[in-house]
Amino acid sequence: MKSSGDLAADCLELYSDACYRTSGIFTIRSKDGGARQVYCDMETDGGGWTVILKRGDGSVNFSRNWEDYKNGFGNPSTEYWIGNEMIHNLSASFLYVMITHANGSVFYEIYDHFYVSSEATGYKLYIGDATGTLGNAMTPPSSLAQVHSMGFSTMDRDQDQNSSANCATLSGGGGWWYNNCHQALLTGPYATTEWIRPWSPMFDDGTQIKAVKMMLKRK
Ligand SMILES: [Ca+2]
Repeated sequence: MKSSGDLAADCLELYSDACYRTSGIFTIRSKDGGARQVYCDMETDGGGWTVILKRGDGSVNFSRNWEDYKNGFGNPSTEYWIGNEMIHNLSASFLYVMITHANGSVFYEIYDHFYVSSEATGYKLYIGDATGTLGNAMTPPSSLAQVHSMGFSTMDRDQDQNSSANCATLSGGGGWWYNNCHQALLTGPYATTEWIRPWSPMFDDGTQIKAVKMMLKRK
């Protein structure tokens, strides 16, 4: 049996060292030495992408508390959030966002830097410059929607910039790097009008979205 020390650190290692070229479910190691099943995209934009968020059929409820977002939930074969601890360990990377429209059209945005701090510092997000076909909804000029330097918020942990309300509760329960509140939100209630501004202005409600992926590749 392989020890966790033999496991790959991420999907890029599986792509580069083990030469996997087909996307699917792989086992990588977590910081605490455990084994974690994740989805690796080995085909998009040079492959080696570790998928941190995957949705596409509404089978998993994303309205969850801090502990669930910390540790991860769902199933890599269908829908999942890899967990903020894993994201913290994997970050200092490129971020690739892929959204499939309900009509089948696929759009993307790449950020040239993505780093999430530790739990002790609130899983704060530091994000770089964007290019792509989705438009830049994460760091738009609007200061109320800017995710850069925001802490992560859930229904039971409010670290947003809205002093009178909890953006996670207002926005359908998904955890996110809310400001006051958001122009991008990829954890809203699937395929509903209650999922407001998933990626505005390209996507203004959740009924326009079929599938979502957020994935990281080490720099
Ligand atoms: Ca608040």
